[in-house]
Amino acid sequence: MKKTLGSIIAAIALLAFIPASHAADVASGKGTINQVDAAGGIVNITHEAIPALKWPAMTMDFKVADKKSLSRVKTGQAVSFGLSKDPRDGYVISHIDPSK
Ligand SMILES: [Cu+2]
Repeated sequence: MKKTLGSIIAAIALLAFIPASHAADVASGKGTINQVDAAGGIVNITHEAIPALKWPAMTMDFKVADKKSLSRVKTGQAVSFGLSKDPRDGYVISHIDPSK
């Protein structure tokens, strides 16, 4: 009984470390930030082509899944981002980070 409980706790702990925000990514991209609307959860990016979506390079607004992710980036910065598909909002940024 004790051992089983320990296994269950270990399994739950393991699941917690799988980054849920990356699980449903359908594409990733790179680009440069033109504008950040942290309150609105929108970021304008001039991005490179995204072959997975057959998108050419362009400048566009993206919604972010989590507004807090915009605290890590700023205007003029080169970034890498992941996109997931939201049933209501279409392609939204699931994660965004300064390019290394
Ligand atoms: Cu685009």
